[in-house]
Amino acid sequence: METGKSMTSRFWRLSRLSLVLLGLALLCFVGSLCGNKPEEQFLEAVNISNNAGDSKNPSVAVDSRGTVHVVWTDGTPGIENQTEYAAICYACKPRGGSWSAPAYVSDTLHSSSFPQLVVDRTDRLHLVYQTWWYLGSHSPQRILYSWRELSGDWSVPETIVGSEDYVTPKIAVDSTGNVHVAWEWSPYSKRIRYAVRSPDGSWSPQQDLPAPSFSHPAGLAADRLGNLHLVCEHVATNYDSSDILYLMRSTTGDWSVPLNISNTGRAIWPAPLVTDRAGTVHAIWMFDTASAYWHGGFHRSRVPDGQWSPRTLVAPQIDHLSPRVPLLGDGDELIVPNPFAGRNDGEYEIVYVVKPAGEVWSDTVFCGFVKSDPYGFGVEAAAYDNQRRLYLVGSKSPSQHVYENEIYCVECSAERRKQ
Ligand SMILES: [Ca+2]
Repeated sequence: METGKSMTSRFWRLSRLSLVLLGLALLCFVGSLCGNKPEEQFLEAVNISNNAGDSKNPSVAVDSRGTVHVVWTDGTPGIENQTEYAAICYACKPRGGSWSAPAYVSDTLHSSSFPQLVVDRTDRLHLVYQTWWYLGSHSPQRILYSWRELSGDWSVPETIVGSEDYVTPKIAVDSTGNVHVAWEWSPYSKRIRYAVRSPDGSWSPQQDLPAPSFSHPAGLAADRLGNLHLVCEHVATNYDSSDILYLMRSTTGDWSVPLNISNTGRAIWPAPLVTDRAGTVHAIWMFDTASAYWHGGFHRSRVPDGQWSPRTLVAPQIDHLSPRVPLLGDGDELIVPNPFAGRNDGEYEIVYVVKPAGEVWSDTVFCGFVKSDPYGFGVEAAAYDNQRRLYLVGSKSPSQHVYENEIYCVECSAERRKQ
């Protein structure tokens, strides 16, 4: 028979056990409310260049099979004592696989830079970049174009002669296989030139576009109707103002007069253009307000009949948004990914905002955290596959005291939602 003292002792032992069990249950409950454990929300920034020289200017495309293709300017062509030389590197990653080792797709004798890569509806890759041939006092930049079937080799590059200054070519492919290229012309007046390559391989004559001097082409996109759209940044000759200009090339080959779609004198950094299945064109740019520390993104869209939407802030609830790489989702929604600095230890939060067709911008959608290594992470190029996965590519130094950049890719699902 238990004494009163032992019964009291047993009662307290049972109570303590109950409290422990209750505590554990509470922890599980709170854990389930929080969703994934914090460590599961970390996204890996994969270093896909991983070599000694400076790796920068990435461009990314994803094909219908989910293979991700990245090109960039790489400062390690193996030419000793010629550090100013660069070459174009390429790496790819099949769906569910790992990244290939970087391979040179330009020659390493001439300095090549500013690659742009697109994939067409038949999964053919199209690559354009600039190459500098030293010819003494007259040394023009050349624009090199080559293409590749998924299972084949790159074609022998075809050449367009540019001017002496940087030409930074932009490329777009339309649904019938025409390859459109626009680039800067002349180191002094910054006119824009254009040529188109027919599917039979013939190039049109070069054409000066009606954009004014000091216009820098930023985005070129074809729509399903066969029209071509160009956006450029125009800087006034006194550098006091900057605006975003838009031009369209109709199916008959005629270019429209430039339309100033920002019209504030303070618009900068237009993002690549996005066209949706209905033929709507989305333009996004950055706007420098009176504060030197705050940049907002602005959006306008143009429907096929030529009407432009009013200008709206991209995700007005977000400070410090840098909408550099808009993407089109599978429901014609516009997706704008963005990294945010600032959790603990410099970790970066990868988020995106969505603008469904005809609707307003969504709240921020959370993808995960990138740890502080690499030192910071900026999205310079992005792609979106047919399984709702985002591929965000940027160049960053691997640590705070290293000055050569590497190319990083962060991959995340667009299905995740902030808890
Ligand atoms: Ca490198």
